[in-house]
Amino acid sequence: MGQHRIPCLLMRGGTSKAACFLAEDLPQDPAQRDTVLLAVMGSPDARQIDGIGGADPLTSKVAIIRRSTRPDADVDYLFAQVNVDRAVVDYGQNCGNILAAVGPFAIERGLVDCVAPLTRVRIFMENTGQLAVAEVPCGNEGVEYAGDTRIDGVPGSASRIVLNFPDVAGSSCGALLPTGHARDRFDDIDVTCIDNGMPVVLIRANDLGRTGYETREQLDADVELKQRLESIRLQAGPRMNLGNVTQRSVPKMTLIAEPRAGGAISSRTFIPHRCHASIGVLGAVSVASACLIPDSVAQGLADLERAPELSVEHPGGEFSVALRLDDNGQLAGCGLLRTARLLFAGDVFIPTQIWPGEEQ
Ligand code: NQM
Repeated sequence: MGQHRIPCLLMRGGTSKAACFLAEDLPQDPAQRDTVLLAVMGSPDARQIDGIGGADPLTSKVAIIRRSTRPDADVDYLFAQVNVDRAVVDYGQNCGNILAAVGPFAIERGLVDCVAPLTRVRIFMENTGQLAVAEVPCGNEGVEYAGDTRIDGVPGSASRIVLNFPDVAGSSCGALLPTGHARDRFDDIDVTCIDNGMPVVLIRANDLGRTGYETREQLDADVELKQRLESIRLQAGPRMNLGNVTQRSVPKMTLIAEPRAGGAISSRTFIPHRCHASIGVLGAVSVASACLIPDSVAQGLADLERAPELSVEHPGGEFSVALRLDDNGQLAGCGLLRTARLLFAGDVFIPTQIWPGEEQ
């Protein structure tokens, strides 16, 4: 029939959605795997009409999961950001939202035994070489998806998945402050370059003549702002040890402003070219962390009354991050709450001319 079928679970993780695969069900050759993932999502095409992507970076995501051979992990998770309108698959970033779906996937696929009422899944995040521990609510029948936890950006409620990160500083850039400074200046604008799980460049919205409270749609239509952000991003990337970032989805660009809904800081994040409907998980951890760093551009704007628990306001509400500090007041891991849900289990089809499957 000219089509090859690949077993796939479609899952919501936090405020994102991904096609989740067992590594063994995809091509082992990385270039061929990318071709397959592009076909799965229907990229490159602004509408992703010939694939299962949702025509938005937040729904054009893939998780590739395998049983781990590491003594400190149960599963390995490789995240792939499939570009919507370019034939590019980016492994240069992690995704904390989709991470919330990895524990449930591992239990659904029998990689980890289900333990009621809570299964702990230790996850090695291959993109950044770091560990996370997920606590997944379970019953005797398997993962318990129903619950009363609400997260902004997702309608309704579901069971709570706790994600703990022992240490995500310098995940992609090698250091929490990869330029060696709490503040840098590009195009005459002060910025803070930080990587506590996600490389992010923070900029005071006011410095770019914006309020920082604009809607996602207003910001996505703001061509002049986007050009200025991209100019800063292309200069910050190499200084953050990320090399030439022209084709990369990091660093993310976050406009910050004073909180106005009882949180610690207000944010608008570009990932990196479209404005996020809320904020990424590890992106929020990096933004919250910057609030605690002396001389960062967040200082003076951030309300630190409840630190080290910080609520990051975003276009769809807020995201609470519980940072942990060691005895010297230095960042030492963090924890947060997400929800996830299995949406669809079945096979995704791609043309055999793209990949006929591996010889058995
Ligand atoms: O920062 C979007 C998302 C993300 C990433 C992005 C994420 C994270 O919301 O950990 O979750 O920043 O591209 O899924």
